[in-house]
Amino acid sequence: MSEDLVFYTNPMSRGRIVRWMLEEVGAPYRTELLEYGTTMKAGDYRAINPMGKVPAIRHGDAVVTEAAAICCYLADAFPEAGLAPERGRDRADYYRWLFFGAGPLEAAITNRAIGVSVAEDQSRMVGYGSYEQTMATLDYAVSRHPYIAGDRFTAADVYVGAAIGFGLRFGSIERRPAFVAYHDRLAARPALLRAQQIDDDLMREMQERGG
Ligand SMILES: N[C@@H](CCC(=O)N[C@@H](CS)C(=O)NCC(=O)O)C(=O)O
Repeated sequence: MSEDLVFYTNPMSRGRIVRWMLEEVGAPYRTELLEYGTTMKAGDYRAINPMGKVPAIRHGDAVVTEAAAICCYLADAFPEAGLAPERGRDRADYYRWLFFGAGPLEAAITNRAIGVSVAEDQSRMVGYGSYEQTMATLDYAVSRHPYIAGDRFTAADVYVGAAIGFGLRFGSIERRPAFVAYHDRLAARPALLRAQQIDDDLMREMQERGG
């Protein structure tokens, strides 16, 4: 049964993570572009995501928001793409590092970028502890196997790999050798290159239209 797959995004957003995942999956999808502050906050789109944020997808009558959840959903909805370990230790690592990426890692990077720092006596209450602790744990996560959930590339690599890619590019994470080596293993994936090309082209078109 084929169900309509719609991707709501802006090429300058975390939607790039989902574009990469969609290209890995290989199923046909339609892109709905949203503009910051206008269509993203309009009633039509808030019916999809009350946060008024991108990315989101609609697959038939299922709506998924949150980039990490979308990656998981797509991996399960399109099992033929082989992007989710089925069981056992690899499945454990898959959950573990996807949630680590969407929780502690995302918060540690964002807080650091906006200048929020955690005092030593606050770190036990903060889910990511400290930026340093989070970086050391990320280093451990990407150093154990070729991919984050074992020997095979999965949706967890899309999510964590995108965070590392953005982090290295924009200086929001340290340039540790383990991060660079992991990033190099992912950087030439055809699906990633396709996704980057599509979003770069869309970004240029939107900029030309909007000035
Ligand atoms: N937790 C969300 C974050 C989504 C998010 O913050 N998206 C930003 C772009 S990267 C956005 O849509 N901002 C527009 C706004 O808040 O007005 C996810 O992981 O998908």
